Amino acid sequence: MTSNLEAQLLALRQEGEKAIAAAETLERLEELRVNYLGKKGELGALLRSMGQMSAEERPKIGAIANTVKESLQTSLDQQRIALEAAQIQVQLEAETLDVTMPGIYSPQGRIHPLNGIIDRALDIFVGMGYTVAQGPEMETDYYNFEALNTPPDHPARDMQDTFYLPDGNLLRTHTSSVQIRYMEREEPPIRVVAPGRVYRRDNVDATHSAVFHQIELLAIDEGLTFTDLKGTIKVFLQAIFGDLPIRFRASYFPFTEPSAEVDLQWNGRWLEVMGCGMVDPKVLKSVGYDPEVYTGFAAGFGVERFAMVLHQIDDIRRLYASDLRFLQQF
Ligand code: 2NM
Repeated sequence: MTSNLEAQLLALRQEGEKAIAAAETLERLEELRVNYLGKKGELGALLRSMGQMSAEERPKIGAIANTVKESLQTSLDQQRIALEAAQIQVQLEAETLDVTMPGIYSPQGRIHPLNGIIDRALDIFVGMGYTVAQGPEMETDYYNFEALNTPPDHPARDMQDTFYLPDGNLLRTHTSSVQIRYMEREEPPIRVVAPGRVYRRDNVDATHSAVFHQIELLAIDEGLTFTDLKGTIKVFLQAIFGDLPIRFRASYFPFTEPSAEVDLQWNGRWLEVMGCGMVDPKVLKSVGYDPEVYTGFAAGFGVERFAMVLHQIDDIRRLYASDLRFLQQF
């Protein structure tokens, strides 16, 4: 009886270890564990028959049964580790990353030189407390000329200089029209900067384009003077061009009085870079502001001209040609 049970236990171990070593999947291994060591497994079945043994045989067989159990458990553990390692190896081989494969070409975009100037200028004015405003490119005669104190016989109003539309409207010749609209819907104090596309009926050449870009700024408050205008323009031009000499030269615009051109000394030459002036009282009246209470200054410049001076561009048309050999330089 004893030797029979002992032999059965040893046979179970041999059979079990053979089966475990032959298991090819983790699922199969789990099956074997349940089959041999599980609650209703074969080892359990053998041990249940120990009940009929004598008190001296029982510990001996119990010890053998424990050895068999431990031995099978060790084999199961080892095989599980081996199968898991093999599974990881298969996965690693399937997911190999070939670092010698060619990369995916991803072209690098750039900021157009005109947008570069616009971004920088707006940043500077926003830093001084200005709000950015936009408005329509198709305008009425009122917002483009009349509200800006530009008389009907002024040359800017001529068919030769302005694009008129069949319905009597026009393409704005400056972004001052945006300032008028802004003043109509806001109350002083005003600090506003208006970037945008403008249209003039010019013959296209190296320095003229029928469509170009302007940035105009406007400040309205109690007690603003020409010194505020000069200081603002000085700070702005310094931020863009560096600390170069500037000068203010008397000029004329219908919407400002006094008016001035601003020149910048660049590579030893005086270059005209901006127009400016104190907002004419008639313009303030046209938007319902009392010129006895409020004064203001305004200035404007052409974005293309700034880009051409800063980047030494010889022909305005290069800015619109979309030639990558040109654009990739910026
Ligand atoms: C310039 C030069 C001088 C200007 C005037 C106004 C407004 F709406 F307040 F009347 N906005 N911008 C102005 C004045 C623009 O550009 C060369």
